Amino acid sequence: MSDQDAEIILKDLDDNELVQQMQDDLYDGMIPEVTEGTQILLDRGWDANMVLNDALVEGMRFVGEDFRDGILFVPEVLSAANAMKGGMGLIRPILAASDDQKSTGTVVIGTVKGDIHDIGKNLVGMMLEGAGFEVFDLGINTDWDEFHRAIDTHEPDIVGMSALLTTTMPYMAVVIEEMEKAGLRKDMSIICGGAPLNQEFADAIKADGYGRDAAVSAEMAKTLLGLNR
Ligand code: B1M
Repeated sequence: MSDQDAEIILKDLDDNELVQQMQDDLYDGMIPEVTEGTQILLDRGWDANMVLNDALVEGMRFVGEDFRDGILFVPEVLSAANAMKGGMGLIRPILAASDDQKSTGTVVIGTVKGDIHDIGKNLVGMMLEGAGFEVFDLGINTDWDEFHRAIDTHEPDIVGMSALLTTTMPYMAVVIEEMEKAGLRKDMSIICGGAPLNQEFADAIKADGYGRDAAVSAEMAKTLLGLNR
């Protein structure tokens, strides 16, 4: 067996090497390895937030950058996001049980009425989760009533809408108008995205942000909450 083929025993690595290896494994979409690495760090007494931020979120940041720069494509990003979710599956219950844990913020997100495209919206949701947001995903074909119910239930900081069809984009304006009528608009930010949208459209419907891609959207969401300087 050559050195290159040598199997890396995660538990034999020191903390720094392990974090580095986990970020590489996350980039490569290796779900069992990322999950195992997460468990090892937790077993070594690492704080769950540190594991999340230093290993998983930081690893996902590299993925997001390479996706934005055209080095990675949708299948690889989905694999990486699933690997991150493997680790997050171990961390989520610990964070949920801790009193002082505050998420970065809360987002309600959905693909708007009439539209069943969800790959981009799912990526945005995963990137938001990677950035520490609690994400409530309403799925596809989401009408105002569903958004309204979710807003009442979750009181999000941000409402996110996705559309891939020129025929469904205008429904975003309907949701924003209904939010205004219901007196909800001033309490939360609205972000929108999808291949046919642009900044001009987002401005026209009075959204607070337009997300060109998933990585940009997660950063934008943090900026809207004043978390980026
Ligand atoms: Co459809 N489709 N499709 N389709 N489809 C498009 C959108 C289309 C451009 C293809 C084409 O004709 N060239 C065209 C729309 C034309 C138009 O409106 N002008 C089209 C059409 C016409 C249709 C149907 C009407 C076809 C038919 O039945 N005759 C039909 C519509 C059904 C419906 O929705 N009612 C339909 C169906 C489908 C499939 C079901 C087969 C499938 C969807 C599967 C799924 O999503 N689960 C599908 C697909 C895959 C596509 C294309 C090929 C790819 C879309 C995609 O997933 N891209 C698409 C062509 C294209 O866009 N090149 C096409 C990858 C994804 C990562 O990118 O979604 O842009 P995207 O998301 C990005 C950003 O936009 C942004 O971040 C994401 C990640 O970087 N983003 C956000 C997205 N949402 C965001 C939200 C945010 C922020 C950023 O904040 C909340």
